[in-house]
Amino acid sequence: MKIGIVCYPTYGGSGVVATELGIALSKKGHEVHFITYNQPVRLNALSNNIHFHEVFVEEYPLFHYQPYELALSSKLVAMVKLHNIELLHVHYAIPHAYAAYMAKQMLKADGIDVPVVTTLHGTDITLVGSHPNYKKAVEFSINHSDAVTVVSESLKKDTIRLFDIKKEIKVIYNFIDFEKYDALGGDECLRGNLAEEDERIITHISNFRPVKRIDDVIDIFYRIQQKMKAQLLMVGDGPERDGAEKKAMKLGISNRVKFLGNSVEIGKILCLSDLFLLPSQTESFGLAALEAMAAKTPVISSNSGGLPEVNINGETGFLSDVGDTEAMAKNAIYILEDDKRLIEFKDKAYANAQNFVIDKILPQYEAVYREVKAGC
Ligand code: GMT
Repeated sequence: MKIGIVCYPTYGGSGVVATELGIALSKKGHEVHFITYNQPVRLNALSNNIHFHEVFVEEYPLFHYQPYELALSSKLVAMVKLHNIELLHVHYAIPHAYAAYMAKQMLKADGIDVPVVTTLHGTDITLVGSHPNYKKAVEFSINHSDAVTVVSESLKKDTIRLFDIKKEIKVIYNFIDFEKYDALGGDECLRGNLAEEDERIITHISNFRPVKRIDDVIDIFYRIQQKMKAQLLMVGDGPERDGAEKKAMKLGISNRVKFLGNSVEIGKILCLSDLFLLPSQTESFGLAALEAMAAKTPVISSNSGGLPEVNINGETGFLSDVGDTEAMAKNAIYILEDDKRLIEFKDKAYANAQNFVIDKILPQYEAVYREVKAGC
């Protein structure tokens, strides 16, 4: 099938999922066209089956805000016609589902029927989408998609709670391509470059937005390092980073906290980590937690949103109430203080990640594609 994928090309989870999905689809013989404003960060190689079409937005002084949706919907129409794209799969409702709806209508006027599949990822529903400024347009775009998928049961509930939804919503979990993680054993995992033999490595990866509760990450680590030798790797970038760096300095632990910025080498960082922290205010799924588990790293997280569907309390890590950094630190220390226990948690984390292997998830998307194509 010829599939157009629309996503954010950045480090955010929705873009990562869209990119990995496109790569996997291309390996199965589908022709995939990424249509967005930059080459997606995890799309490191184009191939015969993978194409990237850049959406340009011309600067014009009259516009206080440049009209990206307009440029995107025009580009979608052009690419569907040029490459005979049979289906559009848009990730993150705002503004992608809206632009795809417009493209669909323009194509219909020219006698071309292209189904639109919308995948909702989290903040497009829980934080941004439900704001009165966007709600009506988001609701409309969801209800006018040919199929709607969400990445967890929790996000499905939130979507139904926050919007007047007339469409069936299908849960398709995020996934992991183990090829990347299993290849990262031994030599690549050079712990020695980062930490001493008897030191634990704790990691947090995110876009450093307020929803990630970066302060809590520092708080939890502060408590852990009082009990054992440990280092914290902070991976990613965003508005909360400066505050976190200042807080680490104020607490006198900045020599133990490394801010690495954005990285495409997430697997390499996770494979040398002992524990992953994700104390988010809300998380529709927590792709970073799943990536940690795929790299045999147990997870200390909050119990919000879809996290309990990914992180199994007492097995793959622990879940605590949002903001309860004392409990999170206590659970982290429990896992880290005993080598044998740490290995048990690592093994269970890895085993649980197998439930989200790409081979199980990809056919679910393909089934949705077949369904909407048949309905055309
Ligand atoms: O984590 C973020 O804030 C980025 C955001 C995005 O849309 O890129 O992530 C959301 O989508 C991910 C992929 O489906 C989910 O794993 C994240 O849980 C979700 N983030 C939130 O719900 C806060």
